[in-house]
Amino acid sequence: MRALLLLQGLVSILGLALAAPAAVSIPPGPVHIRPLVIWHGLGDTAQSPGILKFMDEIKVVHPGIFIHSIYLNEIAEQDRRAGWFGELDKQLAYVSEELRNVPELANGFDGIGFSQGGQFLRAFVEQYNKPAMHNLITFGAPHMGISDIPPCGTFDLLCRIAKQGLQRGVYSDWAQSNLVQAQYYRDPNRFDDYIEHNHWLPLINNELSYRNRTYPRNFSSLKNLVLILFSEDETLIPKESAWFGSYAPSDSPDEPKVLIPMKEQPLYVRDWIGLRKLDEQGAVALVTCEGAHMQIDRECWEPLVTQYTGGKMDLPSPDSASVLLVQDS
Ligand SMILES: *[C@@H]1O[C@H](CO)[C@@H](O)[C@H](O)[C@H]1NC(C)=O
Ligand SMILES: CC(=O)N[C@H]1CO[C@H](CO)[C@@H](O)[C@@H]1O
Repeated sequence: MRALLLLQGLVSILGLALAAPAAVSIPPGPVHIRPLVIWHGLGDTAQSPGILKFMDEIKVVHPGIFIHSIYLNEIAEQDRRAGWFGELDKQLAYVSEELRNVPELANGFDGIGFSQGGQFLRAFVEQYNKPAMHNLITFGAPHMGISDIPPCGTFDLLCRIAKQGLQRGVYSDWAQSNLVQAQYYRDPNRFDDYIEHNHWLPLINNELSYRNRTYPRNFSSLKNLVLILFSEDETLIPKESAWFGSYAPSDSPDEPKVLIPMKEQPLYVRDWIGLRKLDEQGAVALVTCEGAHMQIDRECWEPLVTQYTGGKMDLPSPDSASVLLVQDS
């Protein structure tokens, strides 16, 4: 035991030495540093210039870190399309298989989800969590869904097709099986329809009368949950969805909307997904970043990436720890 403590001390000193321009050279290390998984946002792809740049910047903060960027299709255009079209249950099953097959992730990882990638990573934790996630950071993720559809760019054809489909009937069986945004569309003026016909979000948020007990168990096994809200977000409606806020159900669309903050949500109060448990353990951080949706400035991401990713890995067993010690000394 004493030897193990000593060993942990040594490893952490060596870990520190990695960050500073030190005299000792240490093998860089997937072995030492917890890997990271990123799920990109809507309209983006796994290997887009923006995602690759972000990955490079994280590697500057945490030299030697292994990063996997989630894709739903290895062909970029198909990957982008999958952000708009598809069935979320199937996409999640695909991704869980993908993550299981990355050997570097076998001992666990941290997750960063951008926009809708954020609540998809949360769903992964609730439903699969194999390999297990340690810390989860979500940037502007609609955890309580969206209650309106943001405007599309003039030339964004995929967006316009999806939007037409949504306007035709967001809770139709077709939309619920084919349009990604429909599956987390939470209309406060049609709350019964949402509960009855939405295929995905009511389950993930355990809002139905049958509640899956695996979800809170898995979700509350996270070490840290970091929820980032963008101060000027106009894409996410309401922007507080990033902090598990939502508009109160209402029969009349003309009434002023009332926002229910996280701690007043039934989901939180009755702890349907383990969020309250996490919060009471001090594991939930509500963070605001200045700017529009997904305007991720360095002042916003760098402290979070520094604090919540790239941590020292829990070593699988004392045996492999002693191997490490021999290598390092
Ligand atoms: C509850 O969730 C787990 C994990 O996703 C799943 O395996 C199980 O089938 C679910 N239970 C029911 C009754 O749907
Ligand atoms: C960490 C954790 O609790 N993981 C569990 C998540 O749920 C699955 C069942 O779907 C378990 O097998 C995991 O052990």
